[in-house]
Amino acid sequence: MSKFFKKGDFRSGYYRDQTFMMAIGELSVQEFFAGLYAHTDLEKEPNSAGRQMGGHFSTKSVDKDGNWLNLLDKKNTAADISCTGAQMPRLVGLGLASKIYRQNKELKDFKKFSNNGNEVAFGTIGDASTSEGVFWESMNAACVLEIPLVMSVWDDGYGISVEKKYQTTKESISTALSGFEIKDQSNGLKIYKCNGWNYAELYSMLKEAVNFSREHHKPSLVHVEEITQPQGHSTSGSHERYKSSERLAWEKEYDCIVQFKKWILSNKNATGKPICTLEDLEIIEIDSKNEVKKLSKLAWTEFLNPIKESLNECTLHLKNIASKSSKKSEILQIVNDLEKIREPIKKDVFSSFRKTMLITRGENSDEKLAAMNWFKTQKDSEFDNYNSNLYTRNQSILL
Ligand SMILES: Cc1ncc(C[n+]2csc(CCOP(=O)(O)OP(=O)(O)O)c2C)c(N)n1
Ligand SMILES: [Mg+2]
Repeated sequence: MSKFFKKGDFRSGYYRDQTFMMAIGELSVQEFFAGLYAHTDLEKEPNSAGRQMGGHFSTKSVDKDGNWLNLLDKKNTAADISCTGAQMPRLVGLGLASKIYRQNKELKDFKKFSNNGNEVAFGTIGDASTSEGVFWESMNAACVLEIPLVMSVWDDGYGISVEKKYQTTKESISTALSGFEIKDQSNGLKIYKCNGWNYAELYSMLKEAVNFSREHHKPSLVHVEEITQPQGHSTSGSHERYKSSERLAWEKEYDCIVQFKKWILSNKNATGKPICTLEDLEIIEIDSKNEVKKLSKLAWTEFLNPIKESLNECTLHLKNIASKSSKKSEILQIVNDLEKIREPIKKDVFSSFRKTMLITRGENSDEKLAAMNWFKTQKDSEFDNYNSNLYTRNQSILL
């Protein structure tokens, strides 16, 4: 998909797209981990500064001052949202925007948003989410409106643990949507289907679908079947509990990386030479694992460092309070416990502070006052970390 996604195009998708985001250069491995740790610094976690779950992607449309960026110069994605299917109405909106920019001459001066409506809206959704009403309404709208939209369905046959037979008519979304297919001069969409582990087919199918939608300003459906999930739905569950041993064995064999490796080794490049050797691939695999481990650690350290700084400041204040308090030994015990935590979270720091405030209630000292002032600045900055930017702050783009 990334190979046919051009600058100016938009994605509206869901949490399975981290590889795509990396392939278009809008997500680094370190940023992925910063997202997982919910780093609240936008520089480290540009998708949502920790305000959304990991795997919720976005790109910026405005600069720091709220001025529109040139979206034609960027690969764009709408900000993901956790409710499955919620990407659909926005996808229709993005596709419709291309149509309006092409048809409405009054909009020709808005040069940062569209080049005569040539942009395609790329949608992604899981097979189970296609059972939602909003998916059907959106596909219907896309066909009636005739808009350039490429809808990819990543079909692993499950919605968490629920098998497709319980939620998709005929167990196939492309079959179920076949009545929407363009016939002769009718409106509707083009339907494409292939298996996710088949790189060459996936490549040519997406190429055809994107070319069709871009050229004819009509929607297409790309039904990608036989997707596997090496870790089940998420790392919070275990798919061994709901997949048969045959299915698990099949998933191992048809893992797209395993199959891609086979494809690389059995094909030649344009000059008739092998694309690369098994040894090359093994080196890539080892290097990639090492690189990812290194970057995950780096992201973790960067997440942890400000907390450790805050912990150090806190213990200093608590020791100062202890020096003037009748509860000295109790406070020093709190400090001791806090200092022992190797990987502290913010709660550890703040609850130690609050405990100290509780046991020293009624006591006053300059040290306690200084500590309370320190706590207030911490609280203010944490308030900003978790409460700002939940909605747009820039009023001018709303006008
Ligand atoms: C509206 C809504 N209902 C339920 C959920 C909980 N939920 C998260 S992912 C998921 C399964 C989605 O399965 P599918 O669409 O097939 O995507 P996959 O993860 O298999 O790629 C569910 C039910 C949700 N996020 N939003
Ligand atoms: Mg699924």
